[in-house]
Amino acid sequence: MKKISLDGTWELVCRNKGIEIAANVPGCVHTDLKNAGLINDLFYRDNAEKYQWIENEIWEYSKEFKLEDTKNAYLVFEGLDTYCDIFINGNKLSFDDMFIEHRIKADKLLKKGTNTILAVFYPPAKMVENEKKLHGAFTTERLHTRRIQCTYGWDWVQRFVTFGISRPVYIEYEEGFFCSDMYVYTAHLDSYGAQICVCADFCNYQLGDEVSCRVIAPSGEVVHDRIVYIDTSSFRFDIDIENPILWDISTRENSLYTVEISSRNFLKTEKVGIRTLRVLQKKDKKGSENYNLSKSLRDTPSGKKYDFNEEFSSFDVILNGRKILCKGANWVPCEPFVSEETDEKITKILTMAKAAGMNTVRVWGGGIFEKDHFYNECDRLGLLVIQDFLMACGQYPEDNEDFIKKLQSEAMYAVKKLRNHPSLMWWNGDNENAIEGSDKMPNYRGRRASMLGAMPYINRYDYTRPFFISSPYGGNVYASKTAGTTHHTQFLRMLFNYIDGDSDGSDYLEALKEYTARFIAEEPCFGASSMESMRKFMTEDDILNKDDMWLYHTKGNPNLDDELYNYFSRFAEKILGKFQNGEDRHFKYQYLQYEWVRVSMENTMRNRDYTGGIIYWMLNDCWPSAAGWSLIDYYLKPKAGYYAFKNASGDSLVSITKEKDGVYLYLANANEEKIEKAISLKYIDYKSSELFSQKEVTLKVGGNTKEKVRIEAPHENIIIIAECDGYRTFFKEGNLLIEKCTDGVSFEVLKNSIIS
Ligand code: BMA
Repeated sequence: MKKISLDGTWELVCRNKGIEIAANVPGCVHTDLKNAGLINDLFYRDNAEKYQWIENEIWEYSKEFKLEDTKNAYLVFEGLDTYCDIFINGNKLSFDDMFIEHRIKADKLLKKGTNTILAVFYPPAKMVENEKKLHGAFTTERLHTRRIQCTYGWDWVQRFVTFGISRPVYIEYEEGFFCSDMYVYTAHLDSYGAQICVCADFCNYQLGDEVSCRVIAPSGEVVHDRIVYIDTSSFRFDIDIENPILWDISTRENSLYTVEISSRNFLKTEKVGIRTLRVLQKKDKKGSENYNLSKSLRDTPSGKKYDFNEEFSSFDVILNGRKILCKGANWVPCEPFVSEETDEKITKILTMAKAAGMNTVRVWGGGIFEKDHFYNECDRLGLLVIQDFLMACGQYPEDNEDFIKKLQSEAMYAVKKLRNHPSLMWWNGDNENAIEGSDKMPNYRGRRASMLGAMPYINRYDYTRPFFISSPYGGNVYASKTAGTTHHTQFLRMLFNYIDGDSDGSDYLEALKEYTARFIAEEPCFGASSMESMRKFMTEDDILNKDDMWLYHTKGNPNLDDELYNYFSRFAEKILGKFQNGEDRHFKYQYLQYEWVRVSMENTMRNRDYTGGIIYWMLNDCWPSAAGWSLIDYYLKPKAGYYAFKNASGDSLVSITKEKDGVYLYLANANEEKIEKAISLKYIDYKSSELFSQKEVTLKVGGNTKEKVRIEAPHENIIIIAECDGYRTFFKEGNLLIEKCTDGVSFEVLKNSIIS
């Protein structure tokens, strides 16, 4: 179909402020003001405070352009942020949903010759100031508005409520008979090959025509070619593929097939992958190891608060008939201004995630449906995607029919946009709106929004893919750990109780063991960005001698009794020792995340039979964070936790842990094939670095399980270093207290693990 882009230079006016500047579309007010030199670097120190006035004004974008033809013309805005009146040659249409494409039949609104489009954007907070007060995390006016939630302010990004034409805008001509949409999925995979189903929809089908359907293999070979006369609104092609190249998470060459549907008048193509995927939730047998672990987890502080399961079940992903361990992190928008997200930045972050051994990313519900490039890259790299519908941490107005209708139009848009991506693993109705819910309850917060807003569209337009009403989801209640998915971020208050409790930190390994679950959809991991990155938005004095800019660029949660930064500062000193100076403080803020990820990855692998996945909170930053959850900072520098993940993400992992009856060496296996590995064990005096003793232990482990053997407990001042397949772990009694072992092997182990 013919397209005329309207991207590029528009005019931006704020009458109340007497501003009239050239603007970029796609773009937004903040970046246009910055490009015009009217505001400074929004990210430096606390500059952002000076620009909060922007969100309270009315902003007008306008453009004049010429057209030769208006027949069958549609005006398409792929993103409007958010409350706006669009005047097309003076004809007004209003919109209020940032998450979907707005397609306007414009043949009667546009004209041959000169046309004018004026887009007037209104302050979101003002638009909802008379709405009923709702409850939610961080801020609440956001709950009425269908725009990106996190940039109202979150515990990892500053408040930047902006306006604008956030995605491409163009005129498209729908002429003649054409294919408007196709849904492609793997219907069967067996010893005879694969069968894919291609469901195609057609417009102006009464015109009728011969339609060709071709399938091109990754090699370029045409493996299917069929011509059918079609004059109906839809047609279904069931296509057999011999010796299919399966889409998988293992590193491999291109495994994408191209489906082409065409006739004389059009060509529609989709890149698809041949794969099967399901989530296996199998009940624990009474008396089994998993059943007993579930009972013990139910009795932990976080279990006592949230876990009332009488039955326990697994949560395992079966991809192409093989059980896999999902390992990865949560994706949040990589820019606070959606239009600034570049393909290059998305590719860089996802490539770094894959390079660290990740195989799963979750697109969190407080962000956006990412641009196509994001999902295409996940298809290409072999990264599974968990996609939330776009609500997070709040009581949304789900009794309001207009709100439900908005959710439904978003669901229709997102499902058709994403369903052909082989990387898309499952859908979640929202993020954390149903923590206290359970399937047994006739109602709970978020139930109606998810079951009316999203579920019908999944059942109708993407019926081959799992859908979970919320994340976390499963069990009684949904926040429980012994069934379904779990967010350990929900249990941070228990961790804070430990941090500020009586323990001297020597039992932190034991304390972190509580955070085990069937599928950890959010595992917090808090740490500082690199000095190189921090110098871009803080002064040396800020970084080494003060806290105020650390606090400002860490953010927090007003519902907590203290700032996140303060809690984790105390956590770092508790287990790594008092800060000696600013450099030491910064190093220990970094190392805290390394140790957290190391311990949780090793714990997850030791529980390979129990845990089906660990997805860290979070992969990337939305703005320059000083300390924070991300594993990759805003400037794309890996943080300490990234290295810990990368070191521990192999298919097998050695670790050492203390249990009731002694110290055990574990070898865990996250693959189907059994393994046999030799493990080097060294007992070293961590003060003198003197080698006290060493030996080699060989362990055999079956598929997707672990084996353990009891080893000699370390004496005073002794640290055990275990090494296998290049992964080195360590164990000592008590906490690390780095300054006490700064000249020992363990310090080098710690330091190298961060810098390498
Ligand atoms: C969970 C996430 C986010 C939040 C994180 C850390 O609630 O869904 O909302 O940023 O914990 O607090």
